[in-house]
Amino acid sequence: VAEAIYLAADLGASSGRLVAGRFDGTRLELDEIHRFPNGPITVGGTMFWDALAQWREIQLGLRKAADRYGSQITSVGVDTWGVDYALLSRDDQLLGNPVHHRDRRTDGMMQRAFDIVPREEIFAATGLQFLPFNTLFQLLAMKEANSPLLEMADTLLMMPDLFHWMLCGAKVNEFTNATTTQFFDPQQGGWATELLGRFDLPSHFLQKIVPPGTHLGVLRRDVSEATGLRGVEVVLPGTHDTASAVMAVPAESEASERPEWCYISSGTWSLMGVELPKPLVNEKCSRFNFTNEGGVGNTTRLLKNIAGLWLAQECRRVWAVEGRDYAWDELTKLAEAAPARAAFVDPDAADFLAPADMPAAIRSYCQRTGQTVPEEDGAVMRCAVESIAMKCRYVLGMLEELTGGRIETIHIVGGGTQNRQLCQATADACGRRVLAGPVEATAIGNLMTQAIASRAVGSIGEAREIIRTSFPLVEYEPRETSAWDESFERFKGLVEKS
Ligand code: LFR
Repeated sequence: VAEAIYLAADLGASSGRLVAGRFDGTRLELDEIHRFPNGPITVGGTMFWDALAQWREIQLGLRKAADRYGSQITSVGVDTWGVDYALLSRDDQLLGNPVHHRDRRTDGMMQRAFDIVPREEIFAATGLQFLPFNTLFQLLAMKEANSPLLEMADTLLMMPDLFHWMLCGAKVNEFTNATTTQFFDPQQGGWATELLGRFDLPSHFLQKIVPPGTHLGVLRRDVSEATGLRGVEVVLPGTHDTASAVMAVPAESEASERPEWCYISSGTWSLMGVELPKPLVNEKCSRFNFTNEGGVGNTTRLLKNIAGLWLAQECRRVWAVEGRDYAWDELTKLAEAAPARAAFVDPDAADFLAPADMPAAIRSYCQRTGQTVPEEDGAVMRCAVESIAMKCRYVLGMLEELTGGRIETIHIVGGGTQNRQLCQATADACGRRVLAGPVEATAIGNLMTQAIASRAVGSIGEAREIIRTSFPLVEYEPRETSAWDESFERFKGLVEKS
């Protein structure tokens, strides 16, 4: 069989990459063609995304791909984080720069929203967890600020939709990312326009919601000329990065109401959950603040956001500024040398959302809660990693209560699988077998969805089998479970207090 090439543009909060997937009919191989830094840029106190710079990097990646693979390339698809969007005017001009979800404009907006529509009603209409940066609260912030841009807006595109429009001119809202807005109705499978109306927010600018796998069209002529790519189709992946990552979980069984496995998509966030055939919107789910986001293949990702390696990344950044520029391996070694389970934090406590000095925030949390204060860098790192693992155990308990059965296996996918200490601690804390890999789950999910759309692969089940044989998985068995059980009681106390 001739090799087929698919291209995935995968943008994360801190870096983006253009990855080629070479598929020979049985195995998928990745070739990272281009990588670029990404991040917020602040002007006058507002945190923006530099969408045009991102677009330039995507095109640069495409040009390199054209040089390397030329006419072998079948299609291209883009995925990014969720919730953020761009607005276009009626003459298709980008209205300002997309605002970053960590911008402070949403401070207090969730409460403001609950004053207009009670929390329970929003949850019943959307099934989504409450995070301060959900698109609904971002739009409400614009409205409260009397934004003229909101008045002018004729089209709302989520970030990946924006790039697809730039690539081929099609204006659509892809399903999985649409479900992160908190104005998507999972029961009806469409926009929750009535809910938007109650906030006096517009819905005329919302586009048609289309599923992953949709062929959007060919590249615009100018893009073709700029990149040297010809006859390449734009095909939608699950454009929400987490949806693509979950699609690439190398599980052997399909979505089920009684799942025996769960996943953790591990990176800046740890997104922990199960794959269900349909949404689960009930009182318990609302109380636990779980979310029903859309998955590839019309599944539901019932999951919860856990502040993941963000804590470790921020420690590392602060230490580098202080002149101790550690490599990740070095940090793991230091952490392994520190005492086990000496102190814990709740990674999701407000303290850790965006502190200027993460190590200081961790120490002061430990002090305030009467624990041994981690002094050395290694001790701080150990505390962060073990706390993330403990929070996963806490969330595992909720997942089992929600689905009514025991979860036997935890799949960890994404960049976090490179942190062996975190994987082992997760197995230990949860008392479950952990299967770690693949690292590049998001790009793989993106590529495999394109392969299914081109009929080179028959189904998600088949795609997962290909992923299992194409990429190495590392297995971790739980150790020292009784010591972790004891520490968990301490951890629970902390979480339930904060
Ligand atoms: C992960 C992610 C999460 C979402 C957060 C903000 O990259 O997409 O799923 O909650 O970023 O969009």
